[in-house]
Amino acid sequence: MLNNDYFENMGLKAIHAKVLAGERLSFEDGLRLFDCAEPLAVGSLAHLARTRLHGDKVFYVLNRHINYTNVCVNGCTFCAYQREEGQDGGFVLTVDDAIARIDASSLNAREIHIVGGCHPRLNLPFFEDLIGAVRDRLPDAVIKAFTAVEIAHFAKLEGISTNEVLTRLQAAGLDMLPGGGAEIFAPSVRERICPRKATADQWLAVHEQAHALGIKTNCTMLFGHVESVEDRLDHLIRLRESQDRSGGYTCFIPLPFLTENSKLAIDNPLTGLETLRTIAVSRLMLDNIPHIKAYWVMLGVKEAQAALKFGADDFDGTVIEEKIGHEAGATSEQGLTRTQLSEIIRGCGCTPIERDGFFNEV
Ligand code: V47
Ligand code: SF4
Repeated sequence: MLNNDYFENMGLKAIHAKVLAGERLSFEDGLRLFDCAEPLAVGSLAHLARTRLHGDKVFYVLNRHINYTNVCVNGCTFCAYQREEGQDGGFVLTVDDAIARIDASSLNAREIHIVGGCHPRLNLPFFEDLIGAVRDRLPDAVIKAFTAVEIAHFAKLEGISTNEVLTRLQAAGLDMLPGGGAEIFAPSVRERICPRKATADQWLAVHEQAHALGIKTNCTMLFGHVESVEDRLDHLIRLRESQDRSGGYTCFIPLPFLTENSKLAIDNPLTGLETLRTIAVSRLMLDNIPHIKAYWVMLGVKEAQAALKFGADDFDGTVIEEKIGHEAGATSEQGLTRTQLSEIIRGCGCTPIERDGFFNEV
């Protein structure tokens, strides 16, 4: 057991006391955690917080990802997945293609995760049909679809409000929004990595509208590119404030930037330890978001296992087919089986818990 003296030697005595008392950490506390010479000390504080919430449980879900198109008008500089309309390698799935993918996976999926690029011409009725068809095929699965960036794009194309888009998709069967598109909220960073994408305020507004409609959502942070640690903390605190206002975020997914095939050149690629430290700081700062995901697709299975000792409690799921991270050089498998997920989690001395898309234990 690490004691007070250990954290005092690490310069983390006051933060340790706050974590033990369940008190909220400040921006300055966050800076201290990023400055601490020993990432393991930060990790052990996050493990304390995570264990208080979830014991030794690690959640996973039988899920299937569907990417309906890689054609996107936004052209974010970090994105290796995007294609222009008409460019080689661009694709658009039909509703039948999407359903065929669900059928082919012969998995009793409890969660279907559907996202794509911001296509210049796919209209809202197409997405209503898509969600409706998935709902018909899998009446009990949680349908988690369309980032806030896509919702804002659909609203712009249709000339209607994002609230109306959400309401219509909810009527078609949408249950949740995934957390993508948040990247880093600071405008100076957004200008360099995703200037055409929905702004931070738009992203947050769509999530808060979704929460008001009873649609739960996730949230993300893409880190390890051109942002500073101050930008990361600003991002985490803006998410925390948003959760204070609306309460509908279920899970935070920290996404380390994968550099392959990206137009965004960076000087200092992330180390494994800095990735783990950022996951730990996320757990400690986001005291009002219940789950932190170790997204094995982007982290790789081994670093995702280590993340379970740095504050994460969810291992995502079977996934089956992933394109966004793999276009950017992810070396992980395309999918994992239930048995593999269970063994991977047990291999860390944790207890695997199968969940549904809403994080209910099943
Ligand atoms: O928004 C894109 C990120 C996100 C790269 O909500 C990259 O349960 C790293 O949001 N390196 C999509 N990351 C993935 C996502 C997600 C994944 C799993 C579960 C959930 C959930 C959400 O991927 C994008 C962007 O931030 N991304 N390119 C890259 N080169
Ligand atoms: Fe388009 Fe999303 Fe890629 Fe940006 S990250 S270019 S919005 S697909």
